[in-house]
Amino acid sequence: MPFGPLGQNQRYIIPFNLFLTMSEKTFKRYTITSALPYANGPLHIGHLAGCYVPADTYARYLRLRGRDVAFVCGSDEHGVAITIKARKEGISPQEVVDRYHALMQESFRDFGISFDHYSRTSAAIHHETASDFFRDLYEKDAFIERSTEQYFDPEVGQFLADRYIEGTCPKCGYAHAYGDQCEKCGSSLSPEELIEPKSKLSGSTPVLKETKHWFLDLANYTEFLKDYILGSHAHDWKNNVLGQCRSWLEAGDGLQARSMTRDMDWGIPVPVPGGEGKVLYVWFDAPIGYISATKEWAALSGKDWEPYWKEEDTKLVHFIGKDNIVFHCIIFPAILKTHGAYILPDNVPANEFLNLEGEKISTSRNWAVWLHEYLADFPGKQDVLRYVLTANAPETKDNDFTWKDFQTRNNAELVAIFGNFVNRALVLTDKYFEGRVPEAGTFGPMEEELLAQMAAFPEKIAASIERYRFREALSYVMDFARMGNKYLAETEPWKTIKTDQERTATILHVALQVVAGLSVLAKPFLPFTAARSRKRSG
Ligand code: B3M
Ligand code: ZN
Repeated sequence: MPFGPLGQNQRYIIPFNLFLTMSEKTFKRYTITSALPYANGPLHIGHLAGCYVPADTYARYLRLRGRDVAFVCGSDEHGVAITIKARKEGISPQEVVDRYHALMQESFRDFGISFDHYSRTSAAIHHETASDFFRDLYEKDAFIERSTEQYFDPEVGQFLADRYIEGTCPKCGYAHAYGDQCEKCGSSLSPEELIEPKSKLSGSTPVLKETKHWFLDLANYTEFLKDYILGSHAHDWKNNVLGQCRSWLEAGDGLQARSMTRDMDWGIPVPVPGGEGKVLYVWFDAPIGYISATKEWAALSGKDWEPYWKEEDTKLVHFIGKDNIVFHCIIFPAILKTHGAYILPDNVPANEFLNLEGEKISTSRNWAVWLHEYLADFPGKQDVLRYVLTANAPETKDNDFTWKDFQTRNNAELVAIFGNFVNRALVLTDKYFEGRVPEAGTFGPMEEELLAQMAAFPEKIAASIERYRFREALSYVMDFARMGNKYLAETEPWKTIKTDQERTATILHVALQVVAGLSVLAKPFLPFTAARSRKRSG
């Protein structure tokens, strides 16, 4: 029983929870968030690779180290993404979000994404929290009220926010750029920049019509943001994140004022005079959803949410995909700063994109590996996908998921290295010692060397995880398993058993110590495998 208590007079040569032997760092608690997925479709592997698997690995690692963690997320249920989907299917936005909220929550649970709480932005507590925020900023005079001309669909009688409008990207020429962003080149756009704009509602050419909105004048925050990002965090934020921030902060024409409200009827009503018929911009309310989710979690678990958002000894980390960088690194910090009572994100480890067989994953073109379909095809194989998505994570550049690579990594790495070692140690113990951990005799040089090597791993793995280098951390876990394989290959217990029972006992004892260590080190990455191994020990 390698994972249960060792037998009488036995102890773990190295402490069972390797991570707990390391010195503690300075933060008292951790607030970890993953981007709130839009509740307008099922989840796919790109979502998992982008921000759910890394955040989960990080949260599980911190918990193993005994840290105080609030890992929160929820469905993003507002914005044009939802209303367009509802129109397409001829159902109400509420029906859309109810359906996908349930489906996404189930997928997260199935893949072991260990949120402490998964909320949704249609929750009353979120409406209240986001409205309070808006009112607070309004009272602090943070908004400029401005009437501007915006595109309006005369046929349908509706203003065309963000994705309701499509046209040619002025930067790259892509024909289907949205009013807020070009998905091809990643540029952030405003609707007036689009060439030959068309309404997504009726296909007609929109006209300009005057309307009033509340703008956050980001230019006012330039110095604060430069200081916060390029001053304080230039050394610990990822290069891809810093690069994007720099291009925003150092752009020739500076940061532009951004409207924090929209002419729509789906969303959180604008809670100030003159706001009738308008709602908060989805990117104003969504990040506040992290706070609402923490409040909901705290209420359910009898905790106080405030230290998780307001105390300087809390580390706030947002896991996101690269298309969300500006909102988390520029706009949300500006909102938090203006409010004043909140801490700022300590890090925003954004991943790049994962492609599928050389092509961009696309929900509308149905080019994706959907999580619920994966599970139907590979029941019980969640860890294989988690493994592949971490080993091949798009941490520094876009990466490609291919089924060939999936197979190779499963067969040549997970099975041949990890599984093979654990299996051999357990099977030989079953065979020679009736499944009980044998007592060790005298250690020879090979044991001494192995134990010395083992001791260095937790520190190395932890250092990589704390720098958000999950691929690297996972490669060390695999090295640990390799080390075990090498030990068995060199000591050959299947040979020694013929002549030397005591030596064989020592070898298997030590091998099982490695298995136990491996089960702890792998736990943040392969939670199902770790849990299964533990069961087996029972
Ligand atoms: N729902 C965008 C996205 O899924 C958005 C993230 C919100 S995080 C506060 O890409
Ligand atoms: Zn473009």
